[in-house]
Amino acid sequence: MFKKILIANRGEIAVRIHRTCREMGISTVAVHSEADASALHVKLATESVCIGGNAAKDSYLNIPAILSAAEVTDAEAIHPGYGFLSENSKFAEITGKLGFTFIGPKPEHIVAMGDKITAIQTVKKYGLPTVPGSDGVLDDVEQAVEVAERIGYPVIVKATSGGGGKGMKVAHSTQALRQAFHIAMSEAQANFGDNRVYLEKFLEQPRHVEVQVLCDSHGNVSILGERDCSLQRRHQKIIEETPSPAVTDPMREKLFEQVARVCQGMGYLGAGTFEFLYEKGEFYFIEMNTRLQVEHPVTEMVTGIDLVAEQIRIAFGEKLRYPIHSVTPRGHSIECRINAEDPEKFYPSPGKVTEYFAPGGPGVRVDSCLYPGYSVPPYYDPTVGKLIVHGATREECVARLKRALEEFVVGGIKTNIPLHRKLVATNAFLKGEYTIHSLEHYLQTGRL
Ligand code: MV4
Repeated sequence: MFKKILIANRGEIAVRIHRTCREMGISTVAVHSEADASALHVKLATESVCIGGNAAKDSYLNIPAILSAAEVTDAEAIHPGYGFLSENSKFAEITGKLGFTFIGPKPEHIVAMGDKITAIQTVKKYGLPTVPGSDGVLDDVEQAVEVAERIGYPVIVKATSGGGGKGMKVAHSTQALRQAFHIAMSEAQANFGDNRVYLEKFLEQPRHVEVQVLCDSHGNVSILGERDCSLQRRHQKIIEETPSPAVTDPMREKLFEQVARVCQGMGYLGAGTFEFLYEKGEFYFIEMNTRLQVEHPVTEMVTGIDLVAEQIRIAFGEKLRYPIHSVTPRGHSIECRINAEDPEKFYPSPGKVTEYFAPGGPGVRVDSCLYPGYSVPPYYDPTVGKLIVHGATREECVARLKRALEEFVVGGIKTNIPLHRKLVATNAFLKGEYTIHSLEHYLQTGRL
């Protein structure tokens, strides 16, 4: 096994990865910006290297500085976490060329899935259902109109280099589509340096359901269940759960078979997530993420599998210990993302944490980078932690979640904990009845 791993990230995920490394007897190297010198991930690590200034481009996105840190500390492998360099194929490639192991998929799969059209065409080839649409890049506005007439309005124009909600335009009529097409193309060019766009039927009330996979270098594939991540605001998820309250057993079984076939066909390596829209009992693939995700702990809670440990073992060349059909999820798990932000107006709330008490007890897990006296810097993502709960049933899980949210104390900064307390008390949440639009609807009307 590796003796030393460099964690090329910060915050709660750097802490999360460190914990598994230590359990596996692996030393850790933390990298950090100047502002993060007293961050928890630095305090916990076996050793640490300051890699640059506070702007992410000077530190957590600074490839030469990170690789130099790996070199001088004799790290054997690099775990990129999520965000930052985790889906940068150049970084994955250079890491490998310099003789370090990138704990993640092959660079060519990062490239392929980063291009949404290629991603859709790849999974479609292996039999996944996709959204009716242009099935490739639109050459001009007339072709867009033609496809829309064929599949019917409303439609959505998406940037092929987009993802995560950037560069999308919805159109309900031919006239609106003509405008949307040109706006989408120029925004795609401006944001991604790539003006290619494609078109899909716009699904109006879907849920966001994603499937977690693990694949080893020996051709073994493991499907670790789905997560429902519909509760989001401006494409930032805030509550995730597994299993999805909306997915039936036969639908799930069929979907997992299809996803496993895609993984086998592609020869995918490592952890990955297939994202679907789920509406009226049908799944439609939209994107794939080639990284560990923020919400991975809910999958860990119901499967008992440490996803980071599996990523590390896979990268080392070991065989999956959980072959397909050997994993039976147990119970229910829900995660609330804890953000340092105003719970009503959503502006960031960095600053000193004066009080901190994390809930515990049966079925409760907190992944956080907070401690009393810590100053949340203003330069990075507002997610400072996650509360994850497990219960034998969804009912028990929700009761635990409510109780844990009551206990949670973070003083000195604003957090979204008060918003979570209100959301989990709504009838719609209790019943598991929500779509990707529910949270924004709730914020406007007070009803989920
Ligand atoms: C869609 C859609 C409706 N129909 N595609 C947003 C982010 C990106 N991952 C894809 N997104 C969407 N694609 C079709 N054909 C609605 C969304 C969407 C969404 C998707 C998942 C989670 C939250 C969302 C919020 C708004 C829109």
